[in-house]
Amino acid sequence: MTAAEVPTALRNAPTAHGLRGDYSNMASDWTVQQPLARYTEADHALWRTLYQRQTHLVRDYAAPVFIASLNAMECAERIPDFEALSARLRKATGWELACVPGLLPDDVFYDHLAHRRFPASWWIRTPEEIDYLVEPDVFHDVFGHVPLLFDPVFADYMQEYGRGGPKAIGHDAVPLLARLYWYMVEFGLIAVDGNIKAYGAGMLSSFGETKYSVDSEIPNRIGFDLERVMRTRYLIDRFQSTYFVLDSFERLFRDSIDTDFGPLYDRLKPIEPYAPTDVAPADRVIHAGTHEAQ
Ligand code: HBI
Ligand code: FE
Repeated sequence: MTAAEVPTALRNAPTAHGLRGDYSNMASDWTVQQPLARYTEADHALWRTLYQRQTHLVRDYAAPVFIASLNAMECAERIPDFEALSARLRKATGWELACVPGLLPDDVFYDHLAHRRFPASWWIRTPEEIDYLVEPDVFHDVFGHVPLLFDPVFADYMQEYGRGGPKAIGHDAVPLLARLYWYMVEFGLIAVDGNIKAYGAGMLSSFGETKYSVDSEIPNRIGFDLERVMRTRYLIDRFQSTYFVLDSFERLFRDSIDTDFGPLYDRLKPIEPYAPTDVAPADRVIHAGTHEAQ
């Protein structure tokens, strides 16, 4: 992958980061066969450790749909076979996993989403990276992202997100669309019966950020507003300073369908973005963060 192809999310990464996956034997759509035989017992043991740690947290902090879908995936014991998991997922929402070596160029990533294929890295992190790694591994992608693809409305949203990729590329506005993914797919919160719950893959696959995102005093929690999210910068190497809270997945889907993104990109691009810690005058502030050093 050339430097220009490094995905947006990594372009401003703090480290001069070469990608770690094996991109040497991909199909034309950047997919590879899942090398099931390459997983060692240590890999499966690491998966179990990650799974057990997170499910202990997820029980109290995750949206019910995440918990129910994760249970239905029955993947607690070993790194799942993507084909078998895709067979279940297809029955639920028509989505499937696309096995990939790691981060993909934005246009390739969007195209898979637009066709209800979720790109999932097949390799697992090292034990030293148990609490944090820069690129998505199989635990982040499968444990973090796949459960919500069982929810029909969120599944529809994810396809719409992918379909919107080419227009963002055409308007040279991928960083704005990437913010929507970052805040609402990776780090989204949702109000469930008056309680705030986490549903984002980034926090639910992170030992430290699951609890922090829901009940720490430090970050802001602000009612979701599409334009506000697209105007808010993010940093990829630390917990979020602001989380946006949905009332429903329908709101995220509807706003995406009802928005003409072309004019929105043109209007937002020249405007100074909000810093991750900012609270804006029009914000529906659920919690104003203390932003004390972590
Ligand atoms: N590739 N495999 C993979 N997974 C991602 O989450 C991903 C990606 N490429 C680009 C990307 N995310 C972000 O830049 C999106 O906002 C496009
Ligand atoms: Fe992710």
